[in-house]
Amino acid sequence: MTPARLTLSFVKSASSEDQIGFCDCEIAIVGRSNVGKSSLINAVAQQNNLAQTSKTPGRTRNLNVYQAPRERLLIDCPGYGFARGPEEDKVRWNLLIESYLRSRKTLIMVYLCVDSYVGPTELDIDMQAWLFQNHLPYTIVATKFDQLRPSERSAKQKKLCEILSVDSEAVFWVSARKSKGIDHLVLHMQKHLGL
Ligand SMILES: Nc1nc2c(ncn2[C@@H]2O[C@H](COP(=O)(O)OP(=O)(O)O)[C@@H](O)[C@H]2O)c(=O)[nH]1
Ligand SMILES: [Mg+2]
Repeated sequence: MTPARLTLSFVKSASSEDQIGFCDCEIAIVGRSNVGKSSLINAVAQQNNLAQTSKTPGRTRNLNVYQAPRERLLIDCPGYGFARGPEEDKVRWNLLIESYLRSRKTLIMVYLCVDSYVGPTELDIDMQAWLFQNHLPYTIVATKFDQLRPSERSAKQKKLCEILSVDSEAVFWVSARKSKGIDHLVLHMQKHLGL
């Protein structure tokens, strides 16, 4: 069977939500800087250089807009929690993420990426609480699953689920690098986008 794939093309980098334009519906990817958001986008689209990945955290400063089929969009949000750089930049990115997530009526699912090796950070927990308070539907995507040794997997999975109060079955355990768990995530995205 051919692996599932979400056809995506880069549209633009938007510095505010009103630059995104209308669409039928959209999904968003959020998570701290360096958690693997860009790599995840490349993996779901099966395209290596669609989203720019980086070893240096904090490179995505804008909302990156990707076109999916039939007037659907995928939005890559700037990573939160970037430790370096001017304070005013960090404030601007957080405001940008929050105002984007709050204002888009067409937003139907937020994929909150958490590093499965590092586990949920304070900022991830804050983001989850913020999504909940704002009544935004979200799904947890645990990234870089290949970094876990088989012997430590179940303990790490259990811990992550406990911290975030979610069932393991409700979490997508993925490795963009090894393209593991991506199929299920793609199907979930397609279903929510009505594709
Ligand atoms: N081992 C491993 N590394 C990954 C994976 N996904 C991303 N990375 C690495 O994590 C770093 C940050 O990735 P990137 O996609 O740019 O993260 P972003 O800042 O959230 O967009 C890069 O060095 C990637 O190569 C993965 O599935 N497994
Ligand atoms: Mg990125």
